[in-house]
Amino acid sequence: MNALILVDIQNDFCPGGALPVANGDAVVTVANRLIPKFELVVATQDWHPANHKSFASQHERINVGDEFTLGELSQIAWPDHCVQGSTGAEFHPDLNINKVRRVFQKGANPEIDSYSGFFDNGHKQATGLSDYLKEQSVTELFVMGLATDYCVKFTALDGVKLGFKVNLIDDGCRGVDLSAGDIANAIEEMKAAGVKAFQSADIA
Ligand code: VGL
Ligand code: ZN
Repeated sequence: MNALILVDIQNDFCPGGALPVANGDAVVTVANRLIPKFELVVATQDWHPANHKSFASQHERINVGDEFTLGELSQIAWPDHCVQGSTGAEFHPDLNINKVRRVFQKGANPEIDSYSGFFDNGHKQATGLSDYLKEQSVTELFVMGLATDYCVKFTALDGVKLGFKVNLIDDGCRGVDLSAGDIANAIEEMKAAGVKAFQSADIA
């Protein structure tokens, strides 16, 4: 059984949002075309408390884009985004969510970030996504959404580690590219780990 995983297609990652990804909203059309083709569709949702420590605003001398150490992990300081209950945290209004069977929220612990849809960045706490997919007899994942170089990448890489066959829908993703080349490097890293990259047009 295959599953389509829609990663963080939320207002704050789209133009006009708090952490906008260039053309982030372009993935909505791709998602809406693919959703009816999958028996199982799930979504992840970045879901932070207002005092999340990945936010530069929570630190005295850290600016957006700075790298710092949070817990034991390297962390990028982000603008406040996807705050629980805010409009920015909602899925893009045009995303056809009525076929999304389950939503897996992540990033609720203020002490640690959570890029992957499966685990926090320290791999300490699972979201339940892996158990859910395995209960549904899913063996193969099709991953798309925002952002290529963060949440999409870590979701795909964890998917491989958890034993799923993982496919990336290339034109269904957009990235941050904090440093030029981050998106291309993320795609190479995923491919090197065994992720197969496709164009959405290849999925009939
Ligand atoms: C994301 C940065 C911070 C993502 C989430 O969805 O890729 N990136 N939080
Ligand atoms: Zn976040």
